[in-house]
Amino acid sequence: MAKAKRRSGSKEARTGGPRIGILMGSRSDLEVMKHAADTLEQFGIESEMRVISAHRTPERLRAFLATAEDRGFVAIIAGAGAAAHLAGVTAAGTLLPVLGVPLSGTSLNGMDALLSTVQMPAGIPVGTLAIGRAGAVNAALLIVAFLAGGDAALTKKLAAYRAQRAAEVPDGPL
Ligand code: AIR
Repeated sequence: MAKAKRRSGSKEARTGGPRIGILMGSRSDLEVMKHAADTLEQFGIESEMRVISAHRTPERLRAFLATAEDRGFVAIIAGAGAAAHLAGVTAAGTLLPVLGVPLSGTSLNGMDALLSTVQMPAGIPVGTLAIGRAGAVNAALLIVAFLAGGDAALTKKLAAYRAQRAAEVPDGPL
């Protein structure tokens, strides 16, 4: 499958194609959130990862969102733990679709982040995925599915990805 560009900064020029922003509340979230970038990369979809906290760096979030559409972003994945308001505040600041990934790490094992992310009031949606790695991977796959509509090549890649996952499940008596 095609290799996609993955960016860690915000100053590089765009090379074309849809681009996904992957925001995380802390550098400590990278280990999990990089699975979203890895998954997008498998489909040749470019992403840019940024550490942006709704609480600690709200100005950075505002600045990122101010130019996101002009820079070619078509969706944003936001992962955060604890009182995880990143996805909600991101959704409030852009018309781009936002997928939220709750992360564990506190004594509440991600339940705090799950509820903070999923319980959005009507009108400002966040599509919330599972806690942790599964959520990061599935956020990327959901975006692939949306982008695959009308894109035969991407649909084929998605089908191949599913078939590969199925082939990895051991069959027969244990
Ligand atoms: N966080 C950072 N700013 C606001 C929130 N909710 C989250 C991060 C991370 C957790 O707090 O997303 O999951 C702990 O961050 P740290 O930097 O203390 O490791």
